[in-house]
Amino acid sequence: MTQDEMKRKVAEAALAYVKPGTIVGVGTGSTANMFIDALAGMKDEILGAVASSDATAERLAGHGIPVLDLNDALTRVDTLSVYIDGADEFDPERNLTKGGGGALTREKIVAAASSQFICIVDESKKVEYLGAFPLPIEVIPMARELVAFEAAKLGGRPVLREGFTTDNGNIIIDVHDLKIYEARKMEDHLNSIPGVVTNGIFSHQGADIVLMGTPAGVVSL
Ligand code: ABF
Repeated sequence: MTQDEMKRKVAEAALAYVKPGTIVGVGTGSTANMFIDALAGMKDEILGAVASSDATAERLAGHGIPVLDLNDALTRVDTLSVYIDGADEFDPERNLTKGGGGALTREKIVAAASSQFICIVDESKKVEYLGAFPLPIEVIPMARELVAFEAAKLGGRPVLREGFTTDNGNIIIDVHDLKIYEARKMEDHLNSIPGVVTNGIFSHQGADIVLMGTPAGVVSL
């Protein structure tokens, strides 16, 4: 089975967590795109979807799935019923690294507004500790050098994502070679640096369930 076939299987398996009559949070990336394509078959059963990026909003709309603004959605319901999104890495505690696509801040906001986070990945994303994938940090442009300096103090190698601006108008610094043994502490520490909007560690907003595609089928962790 190819990596794309594994991604497609987990994306389809995630449909089982979509409750009719609710609003669904939808992530960003190639696996999330496959989920959006599968969700199109249920578009008449849900109230709509909240997107974690402009690209996701466009794809949802292209399928005729109603796209709701998060603030409007939360005036209608207390929480979104479920958030479904991919990840760049996950550890045994279901802490995640996200943000390879640059949408980490909106992804974290939509995840926080949802009752349940179902993470859809293929088995290549499984790690013992986060940090093999460079950690993205969304930063207000003025704080670029300050944040890079602080990341280097932690043993990381900060690299500006050249030519990239987030949907929120900010920059991304990818921190290579960080050893993230304590995901929550690292998430909190990096978020305490002035100028950091958020970083790509999802520990507070970790996955409730990881659906992992393997050649033998989908495994729920
Ligand atoms: C989003 O898409 C990101 O947080 C993560 O960077 C990426 C995973 O991408 P893919 O599904 O394409 O592997 O969820």
